[in-house]
Amino acid sequence: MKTRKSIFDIANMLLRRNNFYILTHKSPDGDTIGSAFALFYALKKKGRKVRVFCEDPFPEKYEFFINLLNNEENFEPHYIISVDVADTILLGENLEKKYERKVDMCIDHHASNKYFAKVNYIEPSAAATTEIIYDIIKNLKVRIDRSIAECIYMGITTDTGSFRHTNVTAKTHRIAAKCIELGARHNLISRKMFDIKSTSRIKLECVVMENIELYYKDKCAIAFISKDMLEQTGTREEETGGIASMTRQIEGVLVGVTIRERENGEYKLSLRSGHEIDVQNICAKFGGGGHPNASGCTMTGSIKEIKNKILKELEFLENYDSRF
Ligand SMILES: [Mn+2]
Repeated sequence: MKTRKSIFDIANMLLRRNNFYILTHKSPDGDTIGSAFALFYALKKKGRKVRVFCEDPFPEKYEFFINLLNNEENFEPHYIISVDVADTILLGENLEKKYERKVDMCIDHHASNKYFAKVNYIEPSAAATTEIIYDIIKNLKVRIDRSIAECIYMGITTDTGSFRHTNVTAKTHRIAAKCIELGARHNLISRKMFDIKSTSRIKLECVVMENIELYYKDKCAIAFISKDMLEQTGTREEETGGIASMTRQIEGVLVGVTIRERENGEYKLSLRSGHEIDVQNICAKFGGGGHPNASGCTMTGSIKEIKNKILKELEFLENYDSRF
């Protein structure tokens, strides 16, 4: 249903309910985790029963924000909320099977959102879903403590690449500032999210960089991450988050493509671009989506076929001059 509810309505709907399940997307990132746990802590403060569910294990670096001890209560859900999930397929196979048609409320900021829930609160102008969660929690009349503020701040910094992406607005900074006033340790969070990497991750980055290919007068970079590379460097799948942004660090590269090998001959593509080039449209052609400057899709076939398909969509780069 596309009728527009206000943030006040959304908060009030939550206040009338209990026994919540909050669902994140698979391969969880900072925004989906931060959104889920900020809301989890807030609803707990309201005396509600809440649990967070994710298809995949939470990467270690987010453990700081997650209180798993409080996440073990057994109860049947009366109200199911998804956060930062654009499409039920992104819940992952098991969660999708269980909850595909049962999500009561979807809170998200992806323009590509499929409006799959009974109530959908989609705000594409929000840089992160945690921005929306901040507004909801304020309307729940919950005092935002340090753990909530840190979850929100973490979601914002990760989804904005530390306030560097084009999705950042003045409101993003205002909410982040508010979180700092409420006790969020921004320097600690930034260090955990952006500076510290496991040795295996650093090794993986080296191998990936070594094998990067450049096309269209070096304006397009393609990186590969094979299962072999993960094994060789001892990197776990959940440690590979954010690696796609490496392609855009190369001077002159306007579009970066990261092709990651998955199970059963499937490949996950992550596209990154500067603000003038929309890669969401390109990914949509292959059934994917995301944001204009950061999108993804899944393809099957040989690596050569996949490369050719995506390169064909990026042919325009050959004669493209960036004004920026
Ligand atoms: Mn997000």
